[in-house]
Amino acid sequence: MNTKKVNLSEYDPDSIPNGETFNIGIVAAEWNPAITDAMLQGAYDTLRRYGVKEENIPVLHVPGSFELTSGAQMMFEHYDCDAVICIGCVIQGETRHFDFICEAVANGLTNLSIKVNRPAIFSVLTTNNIAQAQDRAGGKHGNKGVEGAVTALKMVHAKKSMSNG
Ligand code: DLZ
Repeated sequence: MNTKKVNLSEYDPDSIPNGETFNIGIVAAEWNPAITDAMLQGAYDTLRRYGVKEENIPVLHVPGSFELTSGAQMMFEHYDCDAVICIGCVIQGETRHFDFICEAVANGLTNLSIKVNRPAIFSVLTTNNIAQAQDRAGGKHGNKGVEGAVTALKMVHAKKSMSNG
């Protein structure tokens, strides 16, 4: 996984668990759609590459990143997901909206994960401008959607290993 901030999609393919039996949802925000669509595609393709069945990858779109937490809660409740990857892109503007949204979604997903005892993955870009977001949505710094999928696979595997152990 990414520890040196070189490329969000750099990982050892042999270290990724097979997701054949996993049910992993994706919630994607509609703000900055060129960015979030690329991240959604990256996440979806990565889940498929590691064996997650098409029918076990429910996808939900929500209006903005602020709604990712309630969208993820719906996914856990409705689809009984093992994990939900939450995709958004918040770009710094002239007002304090950025701070409120970023803090709300980070805290919201943390609290939700604890409440449902399943991971809600924070695949949210928080950037100063669109160029930085493009770099991290399939550009020179990789794709944070791919990173989210790898994280989800590892976390679901970790939980299932403990349950069976
Ligand atoms: C309002 C708003 C603003 C200013 N910026 C973004 C953004 O950069 N990225 C994003 O995903 N959403 C943004 N939103 C919308 C909020 O997330 C939310 O949808 C609205 O405040 C309605 O609750």
